Amino acid sequence: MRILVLGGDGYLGWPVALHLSGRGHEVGVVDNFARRQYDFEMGVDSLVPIKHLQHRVRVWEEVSGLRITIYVGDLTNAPFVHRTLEEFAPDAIVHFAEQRSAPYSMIDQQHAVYTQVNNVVGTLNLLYAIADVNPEIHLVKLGTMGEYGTPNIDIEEGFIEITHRGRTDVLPYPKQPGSFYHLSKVHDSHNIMFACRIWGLRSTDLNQGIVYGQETPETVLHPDLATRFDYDGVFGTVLNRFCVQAVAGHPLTVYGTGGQTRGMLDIRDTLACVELACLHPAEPGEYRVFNQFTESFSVQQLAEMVVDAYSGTAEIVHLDNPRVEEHEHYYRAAHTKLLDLGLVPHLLNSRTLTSLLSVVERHRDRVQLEAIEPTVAWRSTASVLRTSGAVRSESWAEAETSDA
Ligand code: NAD
Ligand code: USQ
Repeated sequence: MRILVLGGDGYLGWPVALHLSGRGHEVGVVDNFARRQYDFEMGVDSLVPIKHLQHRVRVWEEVSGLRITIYVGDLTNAPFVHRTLEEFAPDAIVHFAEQRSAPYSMIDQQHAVYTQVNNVVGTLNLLYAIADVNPEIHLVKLGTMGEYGTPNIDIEEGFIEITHRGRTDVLPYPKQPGSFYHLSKVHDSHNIMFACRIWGLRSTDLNQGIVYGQETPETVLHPDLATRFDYDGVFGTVLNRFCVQAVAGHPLTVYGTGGQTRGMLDIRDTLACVELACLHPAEPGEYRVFNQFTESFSVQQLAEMVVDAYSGTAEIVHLDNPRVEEHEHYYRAAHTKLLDLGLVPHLLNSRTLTSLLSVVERHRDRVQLEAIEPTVAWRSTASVLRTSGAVRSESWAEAETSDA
């Protein structure tokens, strides 16, 4: 298949592009390097050094003999999106290209507006371009399990049958997202479902859980093929952060009681799920949702697993939760559709954790301890970032003054 990977310079987009290329698909990648810019903005860096996209693509060609086409541009630029689809003529588009950090979206008004404009407008431009260029293109869109929130009933895969006053219908599952970022994914889902209905587009919304891990069969072929690995208080996700904290001798930062439960998956399963979705496209006019995670754990459980797997001494600290979220709640979410398509999950165990910890050990001298603390508070309309070397922009300074 011809598959265009949007966000192909990111943590997941890059290894997915390599995987699809290695599996014999014609791959193109699109990115505007916004993710690298957030690092500059906050004075942090990926724990594992990453090369420029152009260099990584050259090394992949040397290692595998396979070509990947690069399109540098921004999805919020409608003519660029249109042109890219016409030129690459994909059968499927895998859309990772969004601002994906909940804390980043909650820094202040500027970052909330940026997140929603970037994500919602980018996806809307894409929907128009698909409808105009070729409505047969299958859109595989990365959503998030966080769209559902933590309701006190079982979570279904996208839709729920409801009987109300004697009448029954299958309706979109209620959404209770926990940040302006997660809300942007809900807005995307609505727009995509509507576009499928009115223009007959075909789309799969992959409501993915939290991904952990850094190495994939393709990225380990050469050090310059590595994907990024974030651990800072804004972009680091929980299990990746806990591994870095253990190795750096920093207490593992459990927010609140740690009873928050989330769906998780190994980065290698992200690759498999995306390929399965591409190989089994939605029907014309169909909008479907797959819950893309393999296991669920509470944050406290994750911290304890890391403490057990780490060969040195690691301790857990309970911080006041900077977020607004339930700590003790019911959580049971369906996730059978990808298994039905043939997914064979890599489950979290001490071997996986040991190998993740060894990636961190190799780069421990790059850990910036001051970047670990959470600095974004949900209850404040203007958080003050304290990461090293961060230069606050005019609007942050203004927001701070008005908050004071
Ligand atoms: P990432 O930030 O590392 O990668 C996203 C890439 O998209 C970046 O390279 C960025 O530069 C690019 N991008 C952003 N806006 C763009 C725009 N307007 N035009 C062109 N390129 C743009 O994020 P990731 O961790 O790889 O996540 C990828 C996707 O998967 C996101 O949509 C995210 O919401 C979703 N997701 C991630 C996780 C996770 O644990 N990492 C879990 C669930 C869902
Ligand atoms: N948490 C801690 N300590 C930490 C970091 C996080 O206790 O040091 C807690 C958070 O409070 C939260 C949970 O761990 O309850 C998960 O936080 P996270 O930062 O790992 O994940 P989240 O903000 O939900 O976002 C990540 C990705 C996002 C994706 C989402 C999937 O950044 O792109 O959409 O995971 S999901 O959680 O299913 O919505």
